[in-house]
Amino acid sequence: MPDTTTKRVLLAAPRGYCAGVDRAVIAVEKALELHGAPIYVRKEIVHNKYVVETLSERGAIFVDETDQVPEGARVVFSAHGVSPAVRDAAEQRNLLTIDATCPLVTKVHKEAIRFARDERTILLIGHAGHEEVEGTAGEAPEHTIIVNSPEDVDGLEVPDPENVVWLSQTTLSVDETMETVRRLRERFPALQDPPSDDICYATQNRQVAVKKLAPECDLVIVVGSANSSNSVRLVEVALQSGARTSHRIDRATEIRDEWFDGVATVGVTSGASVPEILVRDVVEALAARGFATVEEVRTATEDLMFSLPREIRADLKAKEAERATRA
Ligand code: 0CN
Ligand code: SF4
Repeated sequence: MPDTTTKRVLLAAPRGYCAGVDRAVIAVEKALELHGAPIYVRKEIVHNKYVVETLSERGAIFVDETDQVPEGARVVFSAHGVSPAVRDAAEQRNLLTIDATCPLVTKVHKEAIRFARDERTILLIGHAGHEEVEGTAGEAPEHTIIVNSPEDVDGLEVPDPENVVWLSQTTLSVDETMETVRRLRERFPALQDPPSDDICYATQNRQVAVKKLAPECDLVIVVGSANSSNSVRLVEVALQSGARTSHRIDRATEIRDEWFDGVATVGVTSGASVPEILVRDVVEALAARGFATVEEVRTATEDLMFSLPREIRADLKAKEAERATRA
């Protein structure tokens, strides 16, 4: 039986916002500041309910497709990236676009373009229907086959098994992806690897941290939205790494009393699209249930930052110049 007299929280680090999410959210905020509301955003800027609600309150309008944006208006492309077809559709409507695609997603797009140019078949490991996968596959639809899971591998047919390369979505489980690659290589021994990791540093770091604390936890709470791939993966990784139970929640109010029967140690982490305030609320809610001791479990330090999208930088510069001439 766990010792429930010493209730404690293990707080994973790194957790929460990554550099790409930070940049995308600031891009929408700056666009609102510079140009006023409304600013249209194609799809959720990042997959987090709270972020989307907060930006909506400030004048962002989230749409599913660019044909819902009025002709000539300003639209931000989300952190998950877009296919060339979406860029073309926006151009057709004379939209002013701001591209908040994470540079680490753009890197995968460039790999896809290059491999398609060399006439290779790209086995894109990722979840069909996820915006990032739609965007990356859309760079080379004729050359891309989506591989959803290790179980998908047996049924794959490729035009030339000697000329295949794999790429992946940035926010997958590292272990499951390696298993998919292992099976792919079994079927296609000539399979080529991507030039560098596609699963991004933030996804990897958050999984390493949760792996470290999970074996000590009776319960791991992951803060993140249901459509956030990297957040959902953290629940799976926690369970695979020894947590007795794990739940994903959007906010502290979703915590349920029945989760705490016989629980002494609670792990807490959050996905790459989750603002820290939501984690703070969870830690407070746990303190109110007697889990007052908080220990941080840190496995890496992150200091990566991306410059803002070039359209925003240009607008900020123009504003600055305007101010200087008026002064
Ligand atoms: O939660 P996110 O917005 O997206 P996924 O984990 O669903 O891909 O996190 C930011 C990731 C990106 C791109
Ligand atoms: Fe970029 Fe990774 Fe963050 Fe996605 S999770 S926005 S790929 S840094």
